[in-house]
Amino acid sequence: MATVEKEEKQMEKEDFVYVEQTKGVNGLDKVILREVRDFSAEVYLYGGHVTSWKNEHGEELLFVSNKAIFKPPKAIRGGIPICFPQFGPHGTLEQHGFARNRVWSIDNDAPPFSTNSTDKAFIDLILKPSDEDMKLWPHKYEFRLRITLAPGGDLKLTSRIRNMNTDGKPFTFTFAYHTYFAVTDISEVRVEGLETHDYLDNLRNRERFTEQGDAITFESEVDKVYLSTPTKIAILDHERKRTFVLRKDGLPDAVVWNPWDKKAKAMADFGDEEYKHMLCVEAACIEKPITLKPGEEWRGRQELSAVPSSYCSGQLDPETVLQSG
Ligand code: TA6
Repeated sequence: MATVEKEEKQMEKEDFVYVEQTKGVNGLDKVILREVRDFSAEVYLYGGHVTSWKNEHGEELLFVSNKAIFKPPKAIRGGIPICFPQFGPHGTLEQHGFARNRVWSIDNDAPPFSTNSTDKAFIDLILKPSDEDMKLWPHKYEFRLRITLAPGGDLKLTSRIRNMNTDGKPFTFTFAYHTYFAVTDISEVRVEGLETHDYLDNLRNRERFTEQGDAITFESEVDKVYLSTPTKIAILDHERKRTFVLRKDGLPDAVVWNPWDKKAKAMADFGDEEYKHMLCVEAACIEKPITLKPGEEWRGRQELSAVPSSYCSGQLDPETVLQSG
């Protein structure tokens, strides 16, 4: 059936279901977001964790490991883990903080949100600290997360974190959307937009270097935190002729990670060969942690789109892609 016909058919359905609450793996609560042109996304309340984003052809655009463990307290391996209140290792907290290891709630009284009025497929989640959490990280906060599947299939995540301390204390945190993109073959992937930027290399004691190449390509393990990066980054899947465009706001840094073969084998919840089919590009705030006084709120937003890339490598200008977006 032609797309337009299909669209009209679906539009005829007065009761099109944009948001459905259901059960996922191991009976975990899950929300499915759908748009009329067959785009979809899935979010687990465990971790506030996006685990699926599909285009109008039903193709999965995010990577989730076949060995992912959908069982607390282990974070789901893949999709978009939320790293808060810190990115990376930390004295008292587990790596990447605890937001991805907690069950979030659906936020039925989210404050008004300056959102695009055509967006109908969205869910508002909220995370607040438990008594246990207060022992780990002694601060009161409200973390509101809106996940939106836009009518054109873009996936938008907006985080609003407010300091709710009543003791007058500020708190400081770092943050990342730890996005796992599904790629056809990592050796045929390029990242554009980070060239000439400085980065901290996690494989070389977080020493600072400057990216020399005219794009980032992948022949071995990469684990780099690029600093003060552009608001738009492009990930080109040459095999699939698909370009992911990541737009971000309030998130100056970008982490690029592929574990490659050795690290892949060392992760129990990751297939030995799966490194060939994924790449993490993570909108983040790491170099300059965020400090909020009581009552202050921080916002961090990322928007993902997947566009056909007839561009041959090196000629992709994320700006152009976005204008044509
Ligand atoms: O984002 C890159 C990174 O910090 C890597 O160093 C690697 O540890 C990856 O995150 C995965 O971390 P996780 O705690 O999810 O296993």
